[in-house]
Amino acid sequence: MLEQIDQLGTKAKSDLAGVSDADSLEQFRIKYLGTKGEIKGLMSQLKEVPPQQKPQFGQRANALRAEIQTLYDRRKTELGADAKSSDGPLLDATEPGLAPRLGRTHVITQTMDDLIEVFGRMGFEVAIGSEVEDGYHNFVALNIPEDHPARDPLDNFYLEGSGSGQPTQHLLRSQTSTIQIRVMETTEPPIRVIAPGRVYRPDEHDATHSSMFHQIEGLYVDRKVSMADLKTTLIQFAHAYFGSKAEIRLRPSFFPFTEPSAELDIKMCVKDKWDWVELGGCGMVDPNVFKAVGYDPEQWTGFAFGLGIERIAMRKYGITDIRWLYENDVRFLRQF
Ligand code: FA5
Repeated sequence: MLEQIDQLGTKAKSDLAGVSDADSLEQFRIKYLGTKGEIKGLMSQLKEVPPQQKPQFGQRANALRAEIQTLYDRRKTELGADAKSSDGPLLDATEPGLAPRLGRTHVITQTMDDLIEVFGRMGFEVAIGSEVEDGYHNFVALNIPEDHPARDPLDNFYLEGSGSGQPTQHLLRSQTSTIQIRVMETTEPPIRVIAPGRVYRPDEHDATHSSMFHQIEGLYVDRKVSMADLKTTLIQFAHAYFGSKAEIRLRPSFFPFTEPSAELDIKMCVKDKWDWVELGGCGMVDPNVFKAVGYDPEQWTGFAFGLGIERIAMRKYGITDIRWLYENDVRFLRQF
């Protein structure tokens, strides 16, 4: 009886080797693996098997069924998977192919590129600086006094081991204003630069705040630069980037490195309500900053601004939660 199982296995394997299309594969399945097939039929013979051989017979019959099922599945895949019939071609070579999806530039990078272009048309060149800065360039040269809250360890990502609050202490820069200093230290005026880049602050994450975000700094130094030049530049930027109907306003504010200082707001729609949203800060470069870089404040004047790039992108594209910009969900990213 056991030999009968082996013979059936040999015959099934030889039949399967001769299967060359979906039709003959289906016939094979019915003949051996179907409910009335020969391998299933082995079990009906169990009652005729002598009692001492029954366990062995059952085990071998089951093993054969599993083996033939595996060989059948493999052949099915080789022949073109789930094709039930060989009527017509298994592959339609005339079907249009599926175009692979191309990656694209992240919306923050696109925004930075667009801003570089807009300010480039106004004569601003691009400057870049290091994301790891020292306390001197992040605070001291920017006229931020030692006891100013902006230098607090709780408000900054200081790197370990370089002496808390000291000018030599390194930190992840908290603002792109550091690049103003770096540029002025190495360049004679007149200067007209923008500096886009990442900045870091341990802010609580919410719909408009992140602990890593991007800013774009602007610096213009020349003789007789005025607040009117600053406002004109910002209005031109808003109209060129957001369209001629964009509305901005300057609100008096305070930054240690500019005097006078202002916040730049733009009108935007948040949750179906139009309101003013802060894009950044700006002002006339403080004489102490000029002194720190060796410029004569009697000769040189200038304005500076620092805008949040995420806030600009959110305003431009109607994005209501800053966190979506970092989640890397392609369903979101594909929209830009
Ligand atoms: C500054 O960082 C100043 N350096 C700007 C400046 C430059 C003023 C030059 C004067 C002259 P402020 O901390 O307000 O300012 O940040 C500027 C902008 O960055 C904010 O208006 C906002 O648009 C953006 N911003 C600030 N914190 C966050 C945050 N946690 N997440 C996302 N955007 C932020």
